[in-house]
Amino acid sequence: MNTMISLPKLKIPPQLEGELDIARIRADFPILQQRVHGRPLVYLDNAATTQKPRQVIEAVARYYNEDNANVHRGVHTLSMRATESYENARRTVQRFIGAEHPEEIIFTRGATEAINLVAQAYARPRLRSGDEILISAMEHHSNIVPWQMVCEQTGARLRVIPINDAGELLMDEYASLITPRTRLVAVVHLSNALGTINPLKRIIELAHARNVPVLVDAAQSAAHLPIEVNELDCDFLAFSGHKLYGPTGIGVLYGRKEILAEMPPYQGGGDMILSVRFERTIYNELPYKFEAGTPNIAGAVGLAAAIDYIERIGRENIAAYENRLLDEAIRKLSDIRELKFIGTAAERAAVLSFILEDIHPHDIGTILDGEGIAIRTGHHCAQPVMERLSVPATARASLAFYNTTEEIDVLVQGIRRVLKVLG
Ligand code: 7TS
Repeated sequence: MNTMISLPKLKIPPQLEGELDIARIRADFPILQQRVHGRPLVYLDNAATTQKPRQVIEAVARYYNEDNANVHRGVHTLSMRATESYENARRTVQRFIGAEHPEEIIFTRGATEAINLVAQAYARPRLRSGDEILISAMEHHSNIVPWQMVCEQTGARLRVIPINDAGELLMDEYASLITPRTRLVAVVHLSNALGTINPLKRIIELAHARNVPVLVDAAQSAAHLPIEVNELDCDFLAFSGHKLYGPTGIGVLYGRKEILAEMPPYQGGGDMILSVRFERTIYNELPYKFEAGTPNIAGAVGLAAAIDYIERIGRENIAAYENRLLDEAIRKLSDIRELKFIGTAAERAAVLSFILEDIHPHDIGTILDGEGIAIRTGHHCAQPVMERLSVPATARASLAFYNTTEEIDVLVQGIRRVLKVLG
């Protein structure tokens, strides 16, 4: 039962609030103003998807109410407006990740499609039997399976950078896994299952020293960590709009212009061509070569509105606030004797994965839901890392800047209740 209510003004300690006015921020998120099972909703499943501020919802509604038309093909006013909004969204993303050229931004369905695009249009034509793709032991399935598929198609081999028990990459092992056979390194920036922040700069330096390009899975990090593709010097970067306070069904592949230019298209159809004859088709230029068919125009508009919203609050303010919240959560959860964190890397952000003695994570999630608390339980689409750390599943609370210390307290009380009921 979901009932809209008006919540009392939040009490947030000034030292935690810092530069952010969390009560005002929360007022921008209509979905947070409700009760679930009679309790105020405590949404801690932000790694799965984030909630959307009304600025995003309104931008999407405004687009459909006022500008909707197809892009890149009409001379009429609405089509020109839709095209302008779509291309402005590309420039917003370009600025957000510090890319040099707007045509380095390819709109996709999400991080998953972006990675599949690189696997099929970059890796597949280049890979030969015996070549190697290097990923890490903490990847999400969407940065594993596309590489397994391309290995099957080409006879290439998947190699895996191991991790320690805390969930940190073994960098010496990484260095020795880059060999003359390595064709691509694909690693996650911020692990969705453990919260580990990987040392991207070093990872990329080591790969580039051997002329190996690097793809960064920024699905989680885009919402929490600064990303400057030029400074990182990565070759590809993928993320999803819906984990960044934007709509579902829109995501981004960044690719270095020289590399994208050499790649064949991923899919064929309208918009990705300059001319089509039965004898010969000439492909369109970047970025359109990789955007076959009518794109998710409203999604791009919504994503740009989400980025504008985040930038107005300030990415550094967000990161500082979330870090304080994470520290506070770790401190409070550490007081629960029966709780064991899964993932204790020195560099972490936004994700708290844990188990409670012999209690199945699914039961933890169900009891917490009864208290209005949304967390995720399971393997988090990262089965290999669960196996590596010898757990079938975890409970995962993941943070966003609209979460509060009060909500952390509610989570702690909820977990104590789980222990009382099932412990
Ligand atoms: N990479 C990482 C690190 C992710 O966490 C996810 C989604 C993806 C890629 C795929 O993103 P998509 O938007 O294309 O699906 N992670 C999660 C999660 O942790 N819970 O639900 C989805």
